Amino acid sequence: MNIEKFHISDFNDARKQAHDRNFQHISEKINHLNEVLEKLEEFQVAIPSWALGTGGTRFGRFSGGGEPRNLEEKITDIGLLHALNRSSGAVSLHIPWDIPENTSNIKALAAQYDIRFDAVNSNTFQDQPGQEYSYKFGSLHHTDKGVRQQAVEHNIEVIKYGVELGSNALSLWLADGSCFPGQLNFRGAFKRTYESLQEIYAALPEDWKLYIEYKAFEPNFYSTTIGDWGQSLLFANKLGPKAQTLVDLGHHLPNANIEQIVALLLMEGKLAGFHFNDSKYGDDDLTVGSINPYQLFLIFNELVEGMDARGMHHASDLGWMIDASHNVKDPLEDLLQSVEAIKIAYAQALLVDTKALQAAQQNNDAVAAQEILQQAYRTDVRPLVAQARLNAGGVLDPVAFYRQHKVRENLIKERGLKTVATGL
Ligand code: LRH
Ligand code: MN
Ligand code: MN
Repeated sequence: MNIEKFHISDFNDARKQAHDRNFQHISEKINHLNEVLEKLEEFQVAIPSWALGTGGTRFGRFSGGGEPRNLEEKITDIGLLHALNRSSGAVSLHIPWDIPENTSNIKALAAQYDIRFDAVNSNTFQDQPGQEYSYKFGSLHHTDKGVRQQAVEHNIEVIKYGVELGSNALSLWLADGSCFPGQLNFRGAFKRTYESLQEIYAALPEDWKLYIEYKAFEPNFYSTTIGDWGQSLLFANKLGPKAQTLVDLGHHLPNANIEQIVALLLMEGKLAGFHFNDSKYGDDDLTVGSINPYQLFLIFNELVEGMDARGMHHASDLGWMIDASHNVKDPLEDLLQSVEAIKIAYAQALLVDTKALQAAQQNNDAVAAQEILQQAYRTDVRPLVAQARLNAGGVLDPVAFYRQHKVRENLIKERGLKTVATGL
């Protein structure tokens, strides 16, 4: 469905008075209001091409209907999100789940919606029809040179697609690992992975980055060859300046201090960016901010402070992406909620009195430090985020607009009820 300018202005006009009151209330308390609003307006989070359909588990999948049936329809869906929140102006492709058959057409379609191509993701965790070797026992770490070569070539092919689309990063996640003690020689697996990564690294264009994602477990349940940030950072340091560590929030063992990991990677110039989601038990891929919004805020607090200290540009010097899956929610509503949660955490972090916090830290005043952080965290910043969206041409309340305009119902009419989008 097409969202016209008048749909947006009609919707906003009806809510403007109530919004103005809330905005007025919060804006009086913020000295650097314009700076905060500008940063929020500029901030974009990429939408993964694999998260626009209903997700599922190995026990079942329950489609809500109207899912995008091809890459064009996925881009259209992201265009819809971006029209509403003005913060979803990028797409991250997973290849071969989403192969752009005609890159210039896809590029033109994306440009129509003001969408750029974020990092491209390779896939060596599933066997594809017609492929010579199997990834059953891994890809880049495999004991068989033929399998490693096939996986390296796939990554190089993904870079080529990315170059055509105007992307500038390859995001790499390996399922490589082992399920049982003794199955794998850890040092051998590490060395073989390093050799394979060197070949991929050598194929990166000048201005490209290699994002190395880590994950504690799954699909392997005894060891993962890039199982934590230490292993990822080892590879990134050995490979060179283009290689960095990607933090997927769901890829840690329970209760890991992710904000500390983020702070140190940032300090070392080795933080690639994020795959945002939330989790309670493992790699649950739940809506961002739905389980532990305080952790998300603490991460953003480290980001704001650390990026400012390094003179980094918030919106463009890291890769920002959602990596969530939607089992029981409408994927588009879920993505709107995730983007909103990210912007709320970011806005709260922008309100932290950094100087006062540094003074409290210097004086070992744990009480004052907590007061300062929670003062920001407990501020209802939703009117700020809404105002930034309004300034950028979006709607005051994206989920309400989506429901009022019966977007899903229209998509079902257009695409049918029995639809399966490629992806998770
Ligand atoms: C692995 C992962 C990785 C994949 C995506 C589909 O759990 O987070 O980023 O590319 O899921
Ligand atoms: Mn991920
Ligand atoms: Mn994951």
